[in-house]
Amino acid sequence: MVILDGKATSEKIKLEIAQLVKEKVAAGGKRPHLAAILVGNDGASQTYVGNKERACAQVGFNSTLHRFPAEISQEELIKKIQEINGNDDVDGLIVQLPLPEHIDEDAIINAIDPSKDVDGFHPVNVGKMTLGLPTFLPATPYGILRLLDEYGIETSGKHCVIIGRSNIVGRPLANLMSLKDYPGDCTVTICHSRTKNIDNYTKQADIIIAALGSPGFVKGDMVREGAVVVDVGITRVADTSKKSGYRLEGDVDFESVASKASYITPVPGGVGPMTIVSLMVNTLKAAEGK
Ligand code: L34
Repeated sequence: MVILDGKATSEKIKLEIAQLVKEKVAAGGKRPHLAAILVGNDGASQTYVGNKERACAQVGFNSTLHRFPAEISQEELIKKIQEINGNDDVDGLIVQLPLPEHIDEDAIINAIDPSKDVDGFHPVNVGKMTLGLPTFLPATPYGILRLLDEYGIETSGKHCVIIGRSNIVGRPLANLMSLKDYPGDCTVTICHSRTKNIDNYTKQADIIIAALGSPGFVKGDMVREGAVVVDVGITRVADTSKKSGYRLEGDVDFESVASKASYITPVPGGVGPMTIVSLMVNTLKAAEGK
């Protein structure tokens, strides 16, 4: 069994990006600039956005964090997005999800200029991705593809079973893994909360990608010997033995699955760091587009 080390892979890619930025700036080019909007005080969102800011500093990007209280109105938020859309110095803009209930996420995503949409969530970019046209790929799916590529994992003709159908992970991944490309070229099955006898699918999978947000959902007896297992889950579970008061749990029961898998991602240190670095790749690309 081989660990798909997202942390080490992301550090390597960050060094490559830092070098490119250094050369670009030395040649008189503009330093890439990522703007992030964070609404409310959700602990996990603050950690993720903090990690994004830190990654920007590591690769030599400028970054600006716009923080707003949970009570901000949708109109105000859209006004802020429009202002950032019009700021030529900003190359990429993300609005960290989830947003408070009173805000319509679709309306917010629609307000982002597609050429700055480094999350790849705008319908124009989702459409391009689905067609296999060049665009910003959503960071978590993109990071998973990059990790499979990094370890030379064969995907052509394989059965890829994705558990979860969110707009930010499951559905884009299903699209990407079915494209005639590498990584991709898979037979793809999407399972979700209404799937009956989910084991029937997972047991036939060459590649399992778990993105449902249910700690330890995938158990060893659901996995075929030699499968590649990617764990997107990252749930905070209360744990008084930890200084933070919680521990992180993936959607995969690591112990029982690791003994059967050929490759497996850990949590933390698997998909999470790959998500962050993929956002950096997209931001660099957005900056090159000018
Ligand atoms: N707009 N919203 C927008 N874009 C995104 O790409 C995201 N996502 C998801 C949630 N909402 C979003 C993220 O940034 C999930 N996500 C994300 C980013 C980073 C990490 C996990 C999820 C991450 O850094 N994970 C670390 C551990 C972090 C911790 O200590 O909690 C890891 O090693 O997995």
